[in-house]
Amino acid sequence: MRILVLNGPNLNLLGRRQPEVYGRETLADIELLMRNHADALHVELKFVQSNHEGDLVDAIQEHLDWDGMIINAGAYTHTSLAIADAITSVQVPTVEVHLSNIYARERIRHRSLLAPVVWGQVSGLGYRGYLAALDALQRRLTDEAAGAG
Ligand code: DHK
Repeated sequence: MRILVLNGPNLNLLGRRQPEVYGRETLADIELLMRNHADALHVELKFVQSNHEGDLVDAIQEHLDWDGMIINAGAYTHTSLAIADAITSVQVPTVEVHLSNIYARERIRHRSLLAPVVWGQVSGLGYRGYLAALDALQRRLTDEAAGAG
């Protein structure tokens, strides 16, 4: 089972970027936590971070035969029809993650262009949201493999 973990702009600055909003964990901390958990679940993870919209679209397309995707598109969540179209195009089950509760923030962050095209969304649980997304995807894929749908 192979799951791509995609992180968008400014998430490379986690740890120093508004820790009261995004938490104290760095992206490397989150990657380590996820890798430890994924090992226990027998899931292969690949991490990609980019500050550039086209790179994120490329990464989605390049992994179209992977089993699942976890994406925090950062600010592109609220603006990128290109990323939404890429997710729709590849038809890989995808969970959208936000460290902060986007619905408790500025109005412009309330709308996600990705929400209508992803399987589910986790918002506001900090780094734990990535682990929750991993659990949910692994369980869905296991259910599907068992024919439970
Ligand atoms: C991350 C960002 O970079 C913001 O632009 C989003 C999201 C929220 C997060 O909570 O992880 O608005």
